Amino acid sequence: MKLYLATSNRHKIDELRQMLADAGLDASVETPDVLGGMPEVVEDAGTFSGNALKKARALATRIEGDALALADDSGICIDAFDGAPGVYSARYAGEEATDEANLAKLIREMEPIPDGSRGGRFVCHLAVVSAQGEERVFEGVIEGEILRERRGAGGFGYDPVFLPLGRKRTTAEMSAAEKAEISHRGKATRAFLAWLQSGRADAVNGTVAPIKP
Ligand code: ITT
Repeated sequence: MKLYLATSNRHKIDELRQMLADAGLDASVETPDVLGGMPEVVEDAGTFSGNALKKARALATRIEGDALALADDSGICIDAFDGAPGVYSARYAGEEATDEANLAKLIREMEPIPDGSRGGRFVCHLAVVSAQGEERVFEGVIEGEILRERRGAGGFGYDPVFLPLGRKRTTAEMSAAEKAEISHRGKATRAFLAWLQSGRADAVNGTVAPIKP
């Protein structure tokens, strides 16, 4: 089976490929390049699932047979900022902001936030759309706290300052497999795999997020 991941983020592709290989699933993860590139999508839905569905639907118009188009919309939600930057995490430091600029801004903006009030979470909504128009969204969340200084060189984005609850290492200090075991993307991907391996049964015990296009 072919899975097409509607993203321009190389790290998301690497993480998904690794997780499918670890799960022993007989599926290949293709990039949008093999379908002529990622169609232009304006991520203006205002929700993770809405944006994820927009991206997956755009790519699904180019697939056929039993292939599936997947898209992940994810971000970091900070308690002290009422959940911001959330769906705007990729644009936190401006429209074309780099990971580095976004991370630097988060560290700066959180300077005045006292220890004990620095909680937050990574959220991932993974949308799956078939060539025939079947749609599902799977959700994953990981709770943690935001450090004042960067630690680790792995992962991407906000990983160097994200310390998962009850852990001693940031997600940037973890191996890819260790991060996937507990991460928002890992949880959403495992919910997707459970759905796929159960013959696409509807109920996967609360792991299917409500679809809000
Ligand atoms: P696509 O839309 O093309 O998939 P993107 O990187 O713009 O790529 P999003 O719109 O979903 O993806 O934005 C996700 C933001 O959240 C972005 O700033 C990431 O760096 C950050 N992020 C998501 N997952 C993360 C993770 O596992 N570790 C660190 N940061 C993460």
